[in-house]
Amino acid sequence: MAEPDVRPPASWGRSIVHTACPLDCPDCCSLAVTVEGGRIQKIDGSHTAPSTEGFICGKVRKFDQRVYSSERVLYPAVRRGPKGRGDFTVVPWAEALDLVAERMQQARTEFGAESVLPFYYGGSNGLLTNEMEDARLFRQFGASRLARTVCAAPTSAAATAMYGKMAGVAYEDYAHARLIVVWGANPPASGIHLMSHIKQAQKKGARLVVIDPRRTPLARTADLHLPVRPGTDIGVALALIRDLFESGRADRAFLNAHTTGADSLQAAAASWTFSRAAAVAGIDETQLRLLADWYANTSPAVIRCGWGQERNRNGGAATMAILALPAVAGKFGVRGGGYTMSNSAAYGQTAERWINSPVPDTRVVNMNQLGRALNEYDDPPVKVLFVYNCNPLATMPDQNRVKRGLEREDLFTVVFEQTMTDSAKYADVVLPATTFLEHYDLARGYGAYHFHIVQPVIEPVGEARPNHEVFRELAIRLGQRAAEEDPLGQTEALLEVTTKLPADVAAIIGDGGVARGPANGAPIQFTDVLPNTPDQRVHLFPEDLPSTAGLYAYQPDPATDAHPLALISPASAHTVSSTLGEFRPGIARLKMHPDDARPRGIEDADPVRVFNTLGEVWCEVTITPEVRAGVVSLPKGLWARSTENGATSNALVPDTLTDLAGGACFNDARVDVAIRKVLN
Ligand SMILES: Nc1nc2c(c(=O)[nH]1)N[C@H]1C(S)=C(S)[C@@H](COP(=O)(O)OP(=O)(O)OC[C@H]3O[C@@H](n4cnc5c(=O)[nH]c(N)nc54)[C@H](O)[C@@H]3O)O[C@H]1N2
Ligand SMILES: Nc1nc2c(c(=O)[nH]1)N[C@H]1C(S)=C(S)[C@@H](COP(=O)(O)OP(=O)(O)OC[C@H]3O[C@@H](n4cnc5c(=O)[nH]c(N)nc54)[C@H](O)[C@@H]3O)O[C@H]1N2
Ligand code: SF4
Ligand SMILES: [Mo]
Repeated sequence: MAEPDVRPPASWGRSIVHTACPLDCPDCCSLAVTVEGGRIQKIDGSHTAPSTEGFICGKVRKFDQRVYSSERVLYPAVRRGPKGRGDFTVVPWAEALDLVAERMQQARTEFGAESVLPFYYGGSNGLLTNEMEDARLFRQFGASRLARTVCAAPTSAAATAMYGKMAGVAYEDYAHARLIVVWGANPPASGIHLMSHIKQAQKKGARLVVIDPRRTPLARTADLHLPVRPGTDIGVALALIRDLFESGRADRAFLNAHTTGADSLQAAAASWTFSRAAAVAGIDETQLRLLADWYANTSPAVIRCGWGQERNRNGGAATMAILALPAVAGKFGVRGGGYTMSNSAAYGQTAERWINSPVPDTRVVNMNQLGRALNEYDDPPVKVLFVYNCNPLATMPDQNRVKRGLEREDLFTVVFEQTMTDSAKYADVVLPATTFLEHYDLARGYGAYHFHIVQPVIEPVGEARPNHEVFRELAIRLGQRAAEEDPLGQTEALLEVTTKLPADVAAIIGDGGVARGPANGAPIQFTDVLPNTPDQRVHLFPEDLPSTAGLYAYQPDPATDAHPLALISPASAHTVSSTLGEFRPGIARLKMHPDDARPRGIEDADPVRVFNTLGEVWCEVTITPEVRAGVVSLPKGLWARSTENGATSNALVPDTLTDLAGGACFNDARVDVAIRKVLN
């Protein structure tokens, strides 16, 4: 393979290599990485992408720790101990790939190709590392297809049906807003480059409203914080909509010109009086009325809609009602007005353009029900599980069921990973993967408007290989590709993709730079961009959208007397999902309100059991009014090592699905908490 000239060989002196961060984070920062003697010395933000503003999060500043970690998977290896122990024998790449190909073929012969299940998600947002060679391989093989629903399934279904995923308000334009509503998002942790623009707006006198069960640091700086019970946003948003219609403050001209379904939406909202919504959400009615007045009377007003509100039984309905608000109130058409959801569709780039392989009509497995698939599916059973870009034991619902599945002796599990994750310990074969500092990729922001080239800054560590090389090697072994065609090197694979990019994007990216989204990355909604629906209208009541509960329906709280507390597990500043979770020190803390701790006799720092019928988590507790009463919180993405019994919040999360698109209900767990007696 030709040596890409951007990757300094070890003999080079000190240099700074420009690249980008493709982790599953909305910001897609541009990076300047200092390399000396072929080793990473420093990772920092650059100004190549304007919204990076030269700084990055603490996680990626320390990403070299992961690159050079003693837990890094350096060589292909096969299991020698019991599943879960992480005991492996190193083997050559060829032997490992031969074995994987043989087991895939054997499963196909004995049980049919659908007995092979590829399992992948959030390792990176790159277009080369996800749904490229892998998609070709598994499609042609005829494997079961994965419904990638663990994140953004309901929000995406809502945004697609209503707006065709129209591009949202740019981070930079938040500075122009007079009212900012941050709804189910926590940007100081999960998208830090929005923060300076929110602060700028606040300095200019804009009001900030935060709707979140937690009194986050951002909520503390807000003019209004509505600490809703998880899963009740639908009522709050519909109450605002009902009031807009009933008070004559709905923008009838906009509704007539640009929307369909306004009457049906109005009918769906009719029963949501302020008092009903406040009672259901457990918030103050006066404060809800105040928000209604602020939102109706202020322009530009922008809503940052996050993902916190989607991760429950009502997540689809809630997101639809939130996204309907700017249309009903007529907030579009001005800079700093409208909404931001995911901007991932703004570049018109989907991997489908490059895969060139038809989607087979094979079984679809909802990834949120991996435990079920592994333990219960029998037509055919899952015999080969191929995990990459994912750490399912840490990140999927119903962890104990997933674990039972991974323990199956008759399951052949491949884990293609950078580091020895909780999931990798259950592998029959582990394959070493490069990190984004060792391979090419194309990354796009889904918050900030950037589309970047990602390029290797060092040689692969150990024998790590990028995804597309490994999937091409497997395709040869499975007879899908001729050996002469392969293996294409990283540069060629990248070129294959970039030559198919629209000329403008390719030109900018060809310079090693960055492309912006529509209107140079600062579109005004309904001025520069219109809905990508067939009639370019907003569909406020998309009748054809399949909802298991009915559009805009509220399903009541699943709490029981035995398990009265709602457990949420939001993003933390220390990890991206479970990535970097290996470095979390100590035992995790459950956050609990004093009113919930007192009757249970729990004091700060006590060891506790958090439990329900699915499992239990042994951790410690922090008593704080930061979470509202009735809600407890554990960080998302913990590894087994962060609790005393190796179980994390997902051991308590049911594998029930959201009302739209089969999404995960991470914030819909109901639990109780008790002091744990520690035996010395
Ligand atoms: N540092 C860091 N950054 C990340 C990630 C990470 O793990 N760490 N993850 C990345 C990924 S994969 C994603 S999808 C995004 C997620 O980005 P966000 O949507 O910001 O993340 P969450 O933490 O899931 O949810 C946001 C907030 O919703 C609140 N919340 C929980 N339930 C409800 C509810 O029912 N209603 C309302 N209104 N609020 C609720 C939580 O308390 C939380 O503060 O962030 C990305 N960025
Ligand atoms: N309790 C709870 N659980 C949650 C959530 C929650 O809110 N609460 N949020 C969910 C959300 S929003 C998401 S997006 C999911 C994410 O869940 P996952 O998809 O499991 O994401 P990560 O935990 O980041 O794990 C990704 C893994 O991919 C590996 N990887 C990265 N790049 C590459 C590559 O190029 N090649 C290969 N082969 N491997 C690579 C990394 O080393 C990492 O171990 O987690 C979900 N889990
Ligand atoms: S994780 Fe997000 S904030 Fe951190 S460097 Fe990557 S894109 Fe930037
Ligand atoms: Mo996510």
